Amino acid sequence: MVDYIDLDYIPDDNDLIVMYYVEKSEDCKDFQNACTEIAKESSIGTWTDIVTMSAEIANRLKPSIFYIDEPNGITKIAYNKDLFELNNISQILSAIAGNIYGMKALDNLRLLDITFPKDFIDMYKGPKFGTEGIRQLTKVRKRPLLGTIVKPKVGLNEIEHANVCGEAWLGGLDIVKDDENLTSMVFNKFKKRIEETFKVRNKIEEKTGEKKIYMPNITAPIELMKKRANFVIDYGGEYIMVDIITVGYSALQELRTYLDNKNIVIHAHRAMHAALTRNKKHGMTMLSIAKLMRLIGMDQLHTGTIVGKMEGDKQEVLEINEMLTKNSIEDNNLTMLSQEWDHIKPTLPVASGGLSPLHIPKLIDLLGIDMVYQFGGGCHGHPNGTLAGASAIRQAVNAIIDGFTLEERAKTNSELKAALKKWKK
Ligand code: RUB
Ligand code: CA
Repeated sequence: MVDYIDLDYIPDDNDLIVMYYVEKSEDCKDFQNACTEIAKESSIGTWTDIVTMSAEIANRLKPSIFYIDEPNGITKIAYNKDLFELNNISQILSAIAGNIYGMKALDNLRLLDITFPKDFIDMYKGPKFGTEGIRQLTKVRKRPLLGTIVKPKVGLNEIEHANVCGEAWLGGLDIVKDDENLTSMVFNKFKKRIEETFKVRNKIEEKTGEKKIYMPNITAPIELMKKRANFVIDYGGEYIMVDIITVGYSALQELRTYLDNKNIVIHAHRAMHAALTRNKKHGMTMLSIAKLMRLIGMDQLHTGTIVGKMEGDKQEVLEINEMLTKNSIEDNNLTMLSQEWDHIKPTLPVASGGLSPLHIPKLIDLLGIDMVYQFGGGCHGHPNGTLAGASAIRQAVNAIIDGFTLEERAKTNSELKAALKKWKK
């Protein structure tokens, strides 16, 4: 009989450590048993003892449940790295975030945090650009990067799409992105959208003298993503956007490797993450997903706004953003290992969702300026249209950076004044 509980075990940097929140079911004898079922099913065990198991395998590969906090429903399990194919995130998640969610022994299970073995960290490229590379590329230094998402999410044709982008860039935004569900539609084909939009982008760059970024959504099966990324590069694009949850981890790993020798920034949209992250008793934390995304090498990642339309509270968003941007990762709890990620560049956090220019003082106060702030409805919903909406956003940021309130600056900025009139509660 293999015993997985070893409260004297001290993990080291050969271990992959997972912290779980566990709620046992009625069927399960006790909390220790629930933790044991997790350790078994995520590694070498099954529901009954088996003749094919040997003491050698058990000693070599059985994970150690080294921390149990029953009142809070927390356990920590150290997994020998030999249980994993270290450069294969899909396999790792199939182990530590796979079958265990479906076990009848549990009512709820939430993967809270992961600490990786040292040679795992060393194996991953991390972001190619990171915050500094993005600031160099965009020539935006002392303020947040400002963007919009073309709205309606889908429905415009290629020319209309390009014109909305042009208005946003002309109004003062740095970035325009496709929405997460816009790829190549019968009414808006990917290639024609790229051609038309970069024509406009190049004109607006000339007109404004500012760097203007378009983030086309290349989400598709991997080989098509590679073709679309190349098409964007052929048209002078510097960014692509990908829906990271729906394309999947192995596609992301392949895409990051494929783009490594190309000059292209990867913007990670997290549509569908809330199916996994929202229920605080089940699934997995956005923190754990974000850790994987930084390791794989996403340059920019949506992490929440605190103040907008999507869920994600202050503590959670700040914790994720801190993890994405620090060199040394302190664990956010006891007995997880701190790790040096010094060769892994920071991922730039993105706040998006339900934001208008009126949120900017709070956003900068809470999240700072090393961010990307994106305004969809908060740009195209301006009473005087996209260009005015973009101007209002830029005016609001300039006001805060210059030390003025929005109201003060609205006295001399009509677009900001109109935005305040529409959205002030
Ligand atoms: C925002 C938008 C974003 C989501 C992303 O549009 O399209 O895709 O909000 O949410 P709008 P998250 O500004 O009109 O709300 O960043 O939380 O994944
Ligand atoms: Ca969207």
